Amino acid sequence: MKQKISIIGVPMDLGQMRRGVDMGPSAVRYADLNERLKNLNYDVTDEGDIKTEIKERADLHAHTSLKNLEAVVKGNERLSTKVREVVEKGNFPLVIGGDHSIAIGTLAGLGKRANNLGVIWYDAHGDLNTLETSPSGNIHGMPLAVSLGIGHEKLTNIGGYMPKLKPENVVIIGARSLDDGEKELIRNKGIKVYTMHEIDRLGMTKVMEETISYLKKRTDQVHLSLDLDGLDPREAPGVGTPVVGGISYRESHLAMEMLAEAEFITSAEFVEINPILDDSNKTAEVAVALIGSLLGEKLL
Ligand code: B3U
Ligand code: MN
Ligand code: MN
Repeated sequence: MKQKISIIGVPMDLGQMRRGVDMGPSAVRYADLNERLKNLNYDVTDEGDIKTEIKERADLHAHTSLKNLEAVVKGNERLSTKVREVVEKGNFPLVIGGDHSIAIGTLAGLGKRANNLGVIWYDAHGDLNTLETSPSGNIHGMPLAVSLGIGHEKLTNIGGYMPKLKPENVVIIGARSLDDGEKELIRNKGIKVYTMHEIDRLGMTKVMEETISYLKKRTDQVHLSLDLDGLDPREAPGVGTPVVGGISYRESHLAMEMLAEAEFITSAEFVEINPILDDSNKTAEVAVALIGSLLGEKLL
């Protein structure tokens, strides 16, 4: 029997400043996620959407320059609880964002149950900022740092413990826009990063082979956190902060297929899909196609 999948929508858009990414879960459902998974013979439960605050009310009691801190914390606490419940049922959590700040809640929910959680961070960015290093104050640029235990304590303590991750259990793939403080953190913590340079130079096959063997050696569970802006904006245009020169659609499918073959991904999230900025729901369709490959879809 295949593992059961629980879809969790998180319509969070307060980790950044562009509206519309809260519609990501609807866009992905509209692109027939459920059908796609059922055709692969999975037993799928759509758990619905996590409640998130709305923009107008978000900042009423903010005492910090971290944008929408209270609202982001609340949404992530709820997400963390839901993810933990899904894992306890034995289901595979498939989280659909929403902006990338939701990774804080996802990882908080996962980390409770794993001894040695690993993460593949597929993204144009490092998401390793803190209030001190962030050029924007946007929390979606901080979730990886927060999960390592670095950042505002209201964020690092979500789920009631910290850290959720060890730096040596993280692999970033697709980076091409890193702030100075993020570069410093990567060097200081020895985080493994495949920038676009390494992807071009080694090819995606080698990058994934290395990533898989690196994480297999040191982790007991591996979460895939895939930010659609990791892909090139020509192929995934519906994202808030597009960066040219990204990973191609084909390389991304190859990466997902290699993860499927390795059979070691235990949870996943697909984030930053913004249908308002998109071209006919193209980015949600890309996300659904990649989820298909990640979960074992093959042409023949
Ligand atoms: N590093 C910048 C930009 C950014 C991060 N994540 C996204 N954009 N999607 C920041 O604001 O932290
Ligand atoms: Mn991101
Ligand atoms: Mn990004």
